[in-house]
Amino acid sequence: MFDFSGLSTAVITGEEDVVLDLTQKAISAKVDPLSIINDGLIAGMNVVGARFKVNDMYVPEVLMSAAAMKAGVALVKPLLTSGETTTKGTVVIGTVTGDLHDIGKSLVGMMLECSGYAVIDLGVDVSGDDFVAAVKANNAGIVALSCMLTTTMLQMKTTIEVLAANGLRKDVKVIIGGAPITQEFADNIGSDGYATDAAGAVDLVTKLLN
Ligand code: B1M
Repeated sequence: MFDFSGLSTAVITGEEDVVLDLTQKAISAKVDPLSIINDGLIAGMNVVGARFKVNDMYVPEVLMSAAAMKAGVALVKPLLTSGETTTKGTVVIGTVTGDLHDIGKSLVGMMLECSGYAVIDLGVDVSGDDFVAAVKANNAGIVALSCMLTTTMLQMKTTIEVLAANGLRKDVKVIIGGAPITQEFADNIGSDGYATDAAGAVDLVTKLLN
């Protein structure tokens, strides 16, 4: 079994070169790409989160960890591609207004893309109006909202309200996710579903579009 400790440590210390090197070694050793992400990269980022919480790491260091993690994910991404040529449906994804966290959202988008969906990634700090415009422009069937801060959770409710005010709620399913989200919250704000991780989001989209 591949030893992921070096890879996780390099995410924690924000050493992008080392992350790239060890991710490449894992790929060459034919380690399951999802395992590289979950057991290596996300495992490291979980430690960053715990240390950030108790002020044992600060924003500049966390940004370096985030950059290192993204570099590793980018290396793994081509291995996850489904190879399908027709899309199963279109998903508009973004992190809600006021929230700048994009790693989890991008992972969800990547997994959806790799599972055969067309993904329109609007990035971070996305307003309800921007979601509406993207749904209309791309005839999307799903809006996927990500949020990592308790202070921005209610922006998900606002976004759903803006979609409804624009007459889109009937035809478009809304799914939500992110560290502070619970099933109870998802039900309370009238979303169509909640997933705890990227693989769960793919299952949810598949269920909702069938
Ligand atoms: Co911020 N941050 N951060 N941060 N940050 C958290 C979220 C925090 C929990 C850290 C902590 O205190 N332990 C805390 C929030 C506390 C709270 O609200 N209760 C926090 C804070 C406070 C802040 C600032 C306010 C700090 C400050 O400035 N004082 C600030 C806010 C900025 C803003 O957004 N306006 C801030 C800034 C930052 C950085 C910019 C430094 C950086 C973000 C860099 C980037 O994203 N490009 C950052 C980071 C990296 C984190 C932590 C450490 C890691 C997040 C991450 O990328 N995890 C985070 C701590 C933590 O989460 N434990 C923290 C890895 C990623 C793979 O997981 O994003 O959870 P995650 O995504 C998962 C699932 O959640 C799920 O699937 C993903 C893959 O499995 N998922 C979905 C996500 N979206 C989904 C959507 C779905 C379904 C599933 O369907 C649509």
